[in-house]
Amino acid sequence: MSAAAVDAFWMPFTANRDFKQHPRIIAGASGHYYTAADGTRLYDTFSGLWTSGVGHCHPKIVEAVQQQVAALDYCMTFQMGNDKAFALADRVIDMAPAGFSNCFFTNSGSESVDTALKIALAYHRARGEGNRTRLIGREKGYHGVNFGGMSVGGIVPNRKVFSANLIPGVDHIRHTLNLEHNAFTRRQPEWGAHLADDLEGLAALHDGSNIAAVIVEPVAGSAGIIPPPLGYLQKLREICDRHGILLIFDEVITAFGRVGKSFAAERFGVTPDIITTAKGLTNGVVPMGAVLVQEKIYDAFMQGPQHMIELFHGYTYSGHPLAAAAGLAVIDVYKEEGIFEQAAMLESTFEEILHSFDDHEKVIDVRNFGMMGAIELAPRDGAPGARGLEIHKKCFWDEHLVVRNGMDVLQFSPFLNSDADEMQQSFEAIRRVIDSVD
Ligand code: PXG
Ligand code: PLP
Repeated sequence: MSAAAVDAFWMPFTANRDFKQHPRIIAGASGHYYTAADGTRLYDTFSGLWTSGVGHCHPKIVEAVQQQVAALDYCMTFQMGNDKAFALADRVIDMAPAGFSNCFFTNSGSESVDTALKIALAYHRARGEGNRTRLIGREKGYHGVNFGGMSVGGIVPNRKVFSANLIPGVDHIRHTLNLEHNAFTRRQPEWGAHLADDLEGLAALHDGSNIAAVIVEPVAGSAGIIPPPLGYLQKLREICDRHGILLIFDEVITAFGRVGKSFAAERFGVTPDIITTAKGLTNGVVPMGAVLVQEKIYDAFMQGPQHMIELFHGYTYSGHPLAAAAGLAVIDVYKEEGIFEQAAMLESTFEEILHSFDDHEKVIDVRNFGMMGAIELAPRDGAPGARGLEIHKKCFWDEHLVVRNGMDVLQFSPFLNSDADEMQQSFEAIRRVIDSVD
């Protein structure tokens, strides 16, 4: 495509001018491969954008969406509803840890996060604890790009420009990435559980009775795969319980098989009060997110006159029938094809492949958990991010591989039903590219 043909689209999280000089354009996909506009097939090492765990254009999901669009294209869910949205809420709650009873639909992870924060604040108020207004996030956290999620998030470039307009009453606990202690750890590091005590410190400072909720990713994704130190999430849970603080797990990436279970909460044996999801809910086929809440939270709202709306919140497309139909088909595929079990089986193979980079001269850390992995490269002097972007481009053009870089961290989200040989070959190609760049 010519530069002019790609001019109008202001691309998200992209170096637009650099991209538009030599556009990387995809026109099709099937299974584990994309097809570029010129017909080249490319292996996708990122499952879309953490979205498409079962592969692209799965026939069962395609068929469900095609049928739905012809049967019911749109139906609002304000004061009425569509059959598919109710069915999907039931299926999602069936998969959730014990105690979860209800599911609020959104259109993205960002909307799920802002919805969850609003539910947390409104929940306390409904119970007569309207003083609980403070929200706690974590450094390096990614909770989407809307104002609430950005404010509790901890990715500096995403916040910097909007610093004066972040929502008030937010604090952050420290992140747990420490290469001195934890570099090249497989899965969860032993060092770092004490960092959860930051929450106890904030409860002492503000008085715990003023804190509404703490939000963390059980395994941080966008920041470059940061698995929680052993015992860390348990400790957060204990501190929350001690002070009546709601614990929100942002599982936009980690839910639906990415860590070999339905939810990371299940894998870690730590049950939060609220879970946010998106991505794998529909395999990325139609945008959709969901916020799952424990029964005590839903019940706290179901008070007062029957005719009154209990929560003044919702999106035009909450519970969109097309998205819900996709979600129902995806859950069928998850079950019928044993997708989460496949992911659990592949975890060790993926871990071995990734950690074969441990002794590479350009690599300063390798991290993995479930089907989430990162290879962190040493940045070039004075040009952080340049090496990572060059590798992304070389992988695309020379090796026909889609590889995601966040600055100098190569991030991997293999398909949950990956073929081990294909995965191995893709990393051989990635090694060639890492070797070949400065
Ligand atoms: N929370 C978490 C934990 C996420 O990973 C969001 C919220 C926001 O979701 P939406 O659907 O609004 O984008 C995310 C999204 C990366 C990367 O490179 C990850 C995300 C988005 C963009 C890039 O890892 N995750
Ligand atoms: N802006 C305007 C003018 C609207 O009318 C609406 C919804 O009706 C919105 C924003 C919010 O859009 P959505 O419900 O798709 O998030």
